[in-house]
Amino acid sequence: MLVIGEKINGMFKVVREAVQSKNKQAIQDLAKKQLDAGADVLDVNVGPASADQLKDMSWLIETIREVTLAPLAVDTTKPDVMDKGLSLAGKNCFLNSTTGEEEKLSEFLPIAKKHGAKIIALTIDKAGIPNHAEGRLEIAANIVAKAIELGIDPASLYIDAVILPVNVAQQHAPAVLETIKQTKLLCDPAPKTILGLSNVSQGAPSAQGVSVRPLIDRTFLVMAIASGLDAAIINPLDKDLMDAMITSELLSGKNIYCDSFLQAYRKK
Ligand code: THG
Repeated sequence: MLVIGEKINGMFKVVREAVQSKNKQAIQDLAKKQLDAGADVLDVNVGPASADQLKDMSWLIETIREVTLAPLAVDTTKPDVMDKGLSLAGKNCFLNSTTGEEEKLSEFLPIAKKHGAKIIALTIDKAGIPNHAEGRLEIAANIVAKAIELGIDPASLYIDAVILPVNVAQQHAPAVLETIKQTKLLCDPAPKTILGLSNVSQGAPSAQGVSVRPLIDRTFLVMAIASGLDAAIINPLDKDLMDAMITSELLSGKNIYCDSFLQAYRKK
């Protein structure tokens, strides 16, 4: 599975403060630590508090590029920030994200094409996020059709069925799993599937000082991998989560068993 590290996001206080004080070291440490822990790609999001997204995204990407050429997922809803971010990030990167709304697709798909970026597309339209798999799949099918129309290979599309916090939107979890399974049937070659995993546990409480968030995250990741998930935006510094991912991929038949499978996977 493709692991996209979630940590360089202004949602986190350390990142917010590093962006404000131009603390390069803090960002570069987060980049290196996530890659060392097994991330293949780094998500980059300036966060909702940024007053100048274009400037902050540029600074973040230039700062990361001083220490690694790893692919980045430029995470913004603003087309100008996306275009600038992808031009600084270089080859093999991800546009994160477009929705299925017509105006968004006609803005974002050409930006991805221009930069040769892979596309993460959320199953959201004008009416929001459908409650059931059928609605999500209808949006996904429309996204796939638009991409093909523009000459984009569906295999470079990552459909994100959008998992919501289980404490307020419990019925979405099974709908997301069903969407992951059926996205594979939309066309050949099939689009890929992705999730922003940590959304699922946002707002879940602690009991006796222990957060249930990591447990919810890794249980849902295992379920999603069993449903065919190809990629996830996750916290790669959570070792139990990474071990659960490696083990569920093994048990899904994606890797060959050996006694030291955890170390073997980490080495590659
Ligand atoms: N799909 C796609 N991209 C995404 C998401 C998605 N990008 C952003 C997000 N969702 C995935 N990344 C995160 C990063 C952090 C958290 C959740 C998802 C998170 N943050 C703490 C919180 O809100 O409780 C921040 C608090 C803190 O620790 O400081 O949980 O779904 N394509």
